[in-house]
Amino acid sequence: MKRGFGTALLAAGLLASSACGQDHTAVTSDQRHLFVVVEGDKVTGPDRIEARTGDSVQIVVTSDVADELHLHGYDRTAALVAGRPSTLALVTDVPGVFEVELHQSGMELTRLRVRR
Ligand SMILES: [Cu+2]
Repeated sequence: MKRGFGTALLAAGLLASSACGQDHTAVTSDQRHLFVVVEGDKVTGPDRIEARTGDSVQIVVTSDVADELHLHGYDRTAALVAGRPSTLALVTDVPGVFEVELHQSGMELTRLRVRR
């Protein structure tokens, strides 16, 4: 049961990675980044998100266990419900490098780098 679920998550993650655009250096853009987390470990998703101020960024996380997503600096959180995608959406208005972590597992999911 659990294993089957993990495989489904993996398949979703593979689809997700191909849907995630590579060129984030152009003018302001809408970005959507998909992450899959299994038992507190990241299975898919970029280690770094590059954005410019004014970008709309969506961080979409599907975890097989409940957790809390936290974007440091911007201090935004999103509750992760087991087995369902949760979205943290923001407009990047502050430049810098910001950690995105999961509070229960303590895992650093990615880093958001925002340039002017
Ligand atoms: Cu935190």
